[in-house]
Amino acid sequence: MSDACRVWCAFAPRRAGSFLLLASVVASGTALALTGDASSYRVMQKGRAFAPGAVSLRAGEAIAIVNDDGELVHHAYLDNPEFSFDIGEQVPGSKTVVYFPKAGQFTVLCGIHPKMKLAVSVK
Ligand SMILES: [Cu+2]
Repeated sequence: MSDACRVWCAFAPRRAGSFLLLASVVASGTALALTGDASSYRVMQKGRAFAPGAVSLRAGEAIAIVNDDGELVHHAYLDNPEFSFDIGEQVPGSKTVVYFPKAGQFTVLCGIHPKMKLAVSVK
């Protein structure tokens, strides 16, 4: 075994490993993005309103709640005996994904803008 080969053999596995790690990160990142777009309903918050104002989905599905409202902060929450969540203050440009695990009729509200209402029908 020459010196050159020993150096190559010592470094090759590590290089191969880091390449594989990088490749898997890229692959899973793509997969996550595709899954998110395919399974999530997207609800915008714009002009102090949810758009659309009503969404129907099946239990276990998710909604991506996006703040696309210029400079305004929103604060979506759901307070229901069956199921509740509070995503906190959401700055413009941010997105939060919320899963609805149970069937029912729910109304998502904004803690900052009382007129904002999102009707969610989960079957
Ligand atoms: Cu709001």
